Amino acid sequence: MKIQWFSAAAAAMLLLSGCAFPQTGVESLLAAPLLNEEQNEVYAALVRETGSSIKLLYPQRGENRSAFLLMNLDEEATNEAVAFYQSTTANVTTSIHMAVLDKQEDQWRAVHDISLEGTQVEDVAVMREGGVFLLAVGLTYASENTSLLKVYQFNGDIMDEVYSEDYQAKLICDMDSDDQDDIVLVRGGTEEAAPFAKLLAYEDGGFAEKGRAVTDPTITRYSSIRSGYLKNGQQAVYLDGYRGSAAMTTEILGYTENHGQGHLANLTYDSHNVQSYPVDRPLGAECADLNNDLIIEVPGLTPMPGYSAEQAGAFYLTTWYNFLDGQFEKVKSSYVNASQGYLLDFPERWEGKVSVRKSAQSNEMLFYEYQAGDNPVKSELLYIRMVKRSEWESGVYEDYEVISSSGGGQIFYLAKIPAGANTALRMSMEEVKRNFSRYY
Ligand SMILES: [Ca+2]
Ligand SMILES: [Ca+2]
Ligand SMILES: [Ca+2]
Repeated sequence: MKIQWFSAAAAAMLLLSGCAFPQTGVESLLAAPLLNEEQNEVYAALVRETGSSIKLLYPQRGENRSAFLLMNLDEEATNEAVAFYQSTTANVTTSIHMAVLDKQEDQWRAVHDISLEGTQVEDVAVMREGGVFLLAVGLTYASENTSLLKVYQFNGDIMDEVYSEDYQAKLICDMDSDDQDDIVLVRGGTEEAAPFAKLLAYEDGGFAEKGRAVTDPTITRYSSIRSGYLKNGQQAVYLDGYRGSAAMTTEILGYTENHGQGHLANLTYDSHNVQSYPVDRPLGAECADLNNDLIIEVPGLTPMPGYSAEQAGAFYLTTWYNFLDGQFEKVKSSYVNASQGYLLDFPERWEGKVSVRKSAQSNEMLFYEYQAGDNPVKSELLYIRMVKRSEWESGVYEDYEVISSSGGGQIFYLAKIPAGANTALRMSMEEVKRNFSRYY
């Protein structure tokens, strides 16, 4: 199961719709009239030309999640459309098809159609290699940990396969800053070989390896891979991975160039000197760039006072780190409310002293000075509550103040500082507003 912090939008949907779960599964989107006019034309053409009942497949991750990718893939100036679908006529599971449609004499026509391996389309990315556009398709297999990358070039008639390789994690980005997209692939280990990551760059119509680094063999699965920078400006790849089913960590790969020779290195894992890090953590947190400076913040989790890691439903303090020179340097600590989509940065005077629990009210958290014993709430310091706009407007929250909003102004975040809050720890409302941020 993929554990991910809910987006604020999903949280807002939850609150507004009253659904137990946000709608998942992209088929549900097609049921709604979400295709625009051009997409509808492409869809009609696809149905006409395949002559069968089809089910569109939507990429499950990445930037391109719509049913059709409309863009110019070749030297001819107008757009092509790329669609993924499965036939639904047979009673058996049919393979994934990728169709390319082109608009000819004002009519969309399927010009190319191939079947692909895998059971789902993970993602689709357009790679820019100078004047050449490539299509990178990630394919997953049901109940398998390994995925398959296929890279195609459309030559005007057919999709030429340019590259194909298995991966556990992949990233398409420009690692060597030459304005051409590269591929970082993480390969799982085998009985003969340790797992590794490699960098592939486009050269002479194909992909060539430009660097390779070992990866942590205790990682069983990767949950995210993203590019960013270290504090010294070095480009890096951040890998969030699971160690079995109860632990996560983040590996960082750095890229350097020496006399034109690229070099990929694992900055956090060395098989001869395995270290533990403050970002070795229980499940539930992934890297993020909290301040949009492209330097990625890596989370570590420690139980809030009064909770233990063995306890189900324990609340954690998230400490965010930047990595540099072999060290994770603390940036700040926050309480992260994933379901309600916000962060509250803890001032240093709160760390180790303040804990959090649900209040008796729905969607409300109480921050309190902790004491050991049967009654852990020594002093109530702060309430934060998420409400619908209409609830706020009804006037029942007069003793609260609005500190933020989301969902196009339909969701309000409210705060209340109890009169008896311990003055040594008390945050002012101004400080609360400053320390509160929406979590996307
Ligand atoms: Ca074209
Ligand atoms: Ca490049
Ligand atoms: Ca950052």
